[in-house]
Amino acid sequence: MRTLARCLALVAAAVLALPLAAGAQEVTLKVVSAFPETSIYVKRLQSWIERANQEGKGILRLTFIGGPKAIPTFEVGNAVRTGVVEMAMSTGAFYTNVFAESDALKLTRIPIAEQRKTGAYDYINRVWSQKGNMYYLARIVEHQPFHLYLNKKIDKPDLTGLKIRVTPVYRAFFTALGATVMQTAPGEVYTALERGVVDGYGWPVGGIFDFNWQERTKFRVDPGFYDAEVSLLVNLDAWKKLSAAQRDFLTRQGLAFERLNDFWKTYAQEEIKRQAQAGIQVIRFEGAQATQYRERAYEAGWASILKVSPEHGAKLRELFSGR
Ligand code: 173
Repeated sequence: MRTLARCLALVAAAVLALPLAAGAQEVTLKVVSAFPETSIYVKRLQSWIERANQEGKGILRLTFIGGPKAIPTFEVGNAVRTGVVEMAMSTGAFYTNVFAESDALKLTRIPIAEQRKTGAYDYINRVWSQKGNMYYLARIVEHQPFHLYLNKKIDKPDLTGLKIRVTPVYRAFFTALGATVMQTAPGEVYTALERGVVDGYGWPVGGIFDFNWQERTKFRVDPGFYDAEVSLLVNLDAWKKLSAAQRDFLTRQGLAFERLNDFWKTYAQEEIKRQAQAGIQVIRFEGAQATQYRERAYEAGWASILKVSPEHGAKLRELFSGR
């Protein structure tokens, strides 16, 4: 009897375990953000994760771990490369310590939808996989030019004597304009402004209110330059371990996220208005001076990429030019 009971118990346990085994096919991927959690990028990421998790039941689950408190901004790239996390939202400037080409994504002059058609997206993925052990899933921020924000007035594109907060995004350009530069993660900008350690900073057209920098900002310099890039990265080993159905699901979710990118055009307009309402004045270069300012940005940007990566740099420049 005792043996029979044990047998029955074993069978029962096995039957009960069946749905669990089926459930085990759902894979969980940990996601971190290189941007602080107050950022609009993170808000949109979290909504996307929620939607994806609703649709992905039984296939794939995304767990948001957190922002730079979980993994510091400039270490997120290595965390993805080594598989400490399976996924991250970051920007190329934050993982130049993994490979220098990452910072070239700010130099795209064609939208991601077009990059996918022209081979630019495939080339990005070739470099990202070889050099970063990463799968480049989706670009979720575009149509957001970068700007120089200042607390001291300038009347020409000359930053001599000014100390400006940068990331790799702005380093070459602001240095070419004569600035002294200091690199910080977004999370340290407010304190740097408050203490007067810097006279200004680089940031896209949108988002300064997420960190209350409007309290410490007098001027925005127009025009903007480059195009802010924020993307979803997947550790390549984790990507390869997914089933075809899981990869397909994640690809489609990534594409759906990308298709929302027109949002950023409206957001740029709204943020410009909001800055004006907050009393931020515009220093505007016009005509030939504006064109020169912008082109100088691209020249300095590409020069610094080409210096460290002549072959990929040249190919990326061609693919990103849209000509
Ligand atoms: O921190 C930054 O200024 C930066 O490099 C960046 C990149 C993309 C979007 C927003 C900020």
